Amino acid sequence: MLNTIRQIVLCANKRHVLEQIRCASQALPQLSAEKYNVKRKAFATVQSTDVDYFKSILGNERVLTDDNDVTPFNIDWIKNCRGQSKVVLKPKTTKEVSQILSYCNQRKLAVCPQGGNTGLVGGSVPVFDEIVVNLMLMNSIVTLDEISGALICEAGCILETLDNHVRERNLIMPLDLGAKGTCQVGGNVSTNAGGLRLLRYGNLHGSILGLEAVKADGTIIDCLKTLKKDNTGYHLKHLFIGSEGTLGMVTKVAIHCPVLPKAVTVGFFGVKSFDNILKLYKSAKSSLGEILSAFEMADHDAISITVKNLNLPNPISEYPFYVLVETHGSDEGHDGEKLTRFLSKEMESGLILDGTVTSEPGKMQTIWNLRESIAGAGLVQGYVFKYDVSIPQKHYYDLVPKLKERMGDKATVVCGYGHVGDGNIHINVSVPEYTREVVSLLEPYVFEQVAALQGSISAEHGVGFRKPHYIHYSKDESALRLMRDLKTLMDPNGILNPYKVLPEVD
Ligand code: FAD
Ligand code: 2HG
Ligand code: ZN
Repeated sequence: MLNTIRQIVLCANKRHVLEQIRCASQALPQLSAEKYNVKRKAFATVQSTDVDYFKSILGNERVLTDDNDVTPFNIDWIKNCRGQSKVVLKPKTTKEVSQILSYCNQRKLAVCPQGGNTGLVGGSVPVFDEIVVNLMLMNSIVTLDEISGALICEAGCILETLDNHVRERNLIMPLDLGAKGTCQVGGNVSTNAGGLRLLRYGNLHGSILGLEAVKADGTIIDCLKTLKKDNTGYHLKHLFIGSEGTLGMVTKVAIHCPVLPKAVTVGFFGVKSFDNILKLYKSAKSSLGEILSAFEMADHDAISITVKNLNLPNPISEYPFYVLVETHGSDEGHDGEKLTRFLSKEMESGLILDGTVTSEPGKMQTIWNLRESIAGAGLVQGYVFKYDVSIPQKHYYDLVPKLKERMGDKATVVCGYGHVGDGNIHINVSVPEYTREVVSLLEPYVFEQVAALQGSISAEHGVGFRKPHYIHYSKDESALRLMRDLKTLMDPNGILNPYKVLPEVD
């Protein structure tokens, strides 16, 4: 088991989607429909004539129907959900996506759009027999304007591949996340992924300059502009950013790439309490100013299970809390000095108990690797409930001790970590196995607590399959009604990613 999880983590961070999916499929999770008691909607079922049609447009190779080939596309990264799809389609062009959707819409066949399948809320895999349309073969880089930083690419490009490409031209991708080696930019756009440097470069509603998408009926919507300013009517691209494949399939993306920083420095600090982390964050903003590019935290248990389960080094001793600070600037000497001065000042003040600052690429990588691997480390303990919530910073960590007490010995680990700078905490609850009793202790309790603190029940991972029935904790009924109206307008037959995002109407 330990080896399997190590492989999964490694795959999500470094390798190709197929390999990651292969790793993830070694043990079969329970069917989502049974586990969550879902009723199939009245869609048509795939017939051999449908498969023949798909083969006529894609060829035999890009239509998967063999059980062994299809199974990995039915299972999500954390092995929480399993769908029952019988067909996976791998289009290579926007026209093919359009033909597929137009046909499915006429036949009332449901579709599950899929990118790198690294989503953490079960949105990327079918629930019943939805046809999986995976964009992995739409992976061409179209253009890169080195002056404006505008990159146009197909939606199936892997985030890390894009980052490597633009780095050769002194640019970087505006987002970074632990799944970069597997997730696709189309998946990032569709989930409005946040990640490790949102604090500095903002979210995708700001960075996405334009996009091309295909509606449920096959209509191609061309909003692929690269202009920074374009106020000609409704900003339609925003409908697709974060809509998790329920309003259309994103096929091309135009994204603004910031300049590659000349100097990068990373600090990793031990801290006594969460209150001190908040004081440190305030101080970092004023001491480091415009060069601050990440301010991340993890509690003792988050780092400890990562070190133990994945055999990774912790560059400092054990502390109740840890903070990772990164700077992106233009002067290595100056930035390094600034961060080192910050470390000395706050060691003197007692906010930092111990720490290390480095600009060496290998050492920075070791620190980031430890932080990015927390997401997979808990999976070794058995089953992990993942809560990705936004909470006003002064109450950011409140829920973790409360949950520890509530869970008692029912949980092996309850840990908190995340993007403090964005008010986004990830609470992971590891239990030996998924049981109804554990679920009832956690849900809706977590969401009630988050709502009481004026937070959001999904900060960056989306709603997917796991959270539609809790969305009302963060969305007012008037907003939900408008969401439903938009869905009906864009996808009247409801074929795109059913059972996801929108709650069922009673
Ligand atoms: P998938 O998982 O395949 O799909 C996600 C959703 O988007 C699904 O609803 C799917 O139907 C839809 N979709 C995918 N592609 C398209 C498309 N082309 N058109 C329309 N709909 C589409 N997320 C963060 O926000 N921040 C993080 O820091 C972060 N770190 C992570 C670390 C690890 C180790 C892992 C495993 C995941 C992490 N995630 C994080 C979650 C996940 O990686 C992101 O949500 C990512 O954006 C998903 O991209 P994907 O290509 O894998 O999409
Ligand atoms: C992260 O910040 C990701 O590491 C994953 O968003 C969080 O798995 C999680 O809980
Ligand atoms: Zn995160």
